[in-house]
Amino acid sequence: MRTFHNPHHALHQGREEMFRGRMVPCHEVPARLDFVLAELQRRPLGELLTPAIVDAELDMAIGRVHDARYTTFLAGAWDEWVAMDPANAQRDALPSVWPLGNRHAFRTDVLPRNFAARLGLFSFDSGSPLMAGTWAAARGGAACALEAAYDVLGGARSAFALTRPPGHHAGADFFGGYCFLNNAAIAAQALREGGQQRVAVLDVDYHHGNGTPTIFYERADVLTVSIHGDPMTEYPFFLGHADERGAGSGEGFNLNLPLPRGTGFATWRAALERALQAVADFGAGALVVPMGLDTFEGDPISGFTLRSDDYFAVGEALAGAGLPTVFTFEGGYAVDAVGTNAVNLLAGFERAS
Ligand code: SP5
Ligand code: ZN
Repeated sequence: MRTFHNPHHALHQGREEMFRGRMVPCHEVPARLDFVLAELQRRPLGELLTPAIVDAELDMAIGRVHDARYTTFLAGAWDEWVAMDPANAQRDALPSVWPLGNRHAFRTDVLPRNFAARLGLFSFDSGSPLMAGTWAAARGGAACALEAAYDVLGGARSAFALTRPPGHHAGADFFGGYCFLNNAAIAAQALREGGQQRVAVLDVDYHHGNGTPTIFYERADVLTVSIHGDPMTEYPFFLGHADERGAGSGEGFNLNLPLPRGTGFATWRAALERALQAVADFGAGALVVPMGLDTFEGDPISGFTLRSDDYFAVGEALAGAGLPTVFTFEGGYAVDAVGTNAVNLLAGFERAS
């Protein structure tokens, strides 16, 4: 399979995130992608390409998933941040105030003039710093996802969007969880536009990728399935329960498979079988896999115990769906193992394809 990698990814390089009242070094670092690239050079899966998509086409594809109010904000956020105080150029922008949702407590229809207010309006956590290169890096990642979708629409069995920053926590109008543009959703939507009638997204990241089901929650043409740490104890806490099944015409087209912290591969694997059965029952013509490797036993912020060799079997099982498949790169914070684990999964997929 071809890999599309984002040459601008390192422009996004956060310094610190908030954790228990302190600032700690960011987990989501450029070295993650470099380790995957290095492993792909040791064990090539196919061509390594950088996206060649033109700006106008990329903007259109992003606009089919994200609100203009949000992307306009993101595109100008850094300049606004620095305009407030030239010293801000040395600091990342981090949100610190948020409107509560769904409680008739705050207005979210009115766009405040204050920058901090808008930064909060369009985000949901204090772990996702925004800096000078965030927008360029996020767009570069989205371009990879779009190219990967085009590759599959052109007949490729699979394609890998080696995206950074990750995407699955980003919603139509919010960032968080280190994610700004939802690469997997952009790929899924591009597959729809390209003629696939039913597209499934099967998210295997440790965290519930809250952005993706939120984007497709009321749609019957995109099935969203996720295996993740139980939100009762695991980030992002406020979504990802088993009783969330979709709404309106999307009712029945979301499946959450939460598992307790500490879950090992045998149980995780059984959940994957359930997920794949749902994809088969849906009659998907194409599959998008937000590929997080933070289910790994050595992950510093997660709680499952998959081992490096297990990822071969994950890839093989995914190939068993028999569908054209786009992989997007999501979490995985055991930096020196993330390349091995990612390429194990993809190699397992190829071997079984
Ligand atoms: C894409 C993705 O995997 N995003 C995950 C975002 C998680 N952010 C919250 C991190 C909480 C850090 N907890 C640190 C525990 C250290 N023992
Ligand atoms: Zn994750």
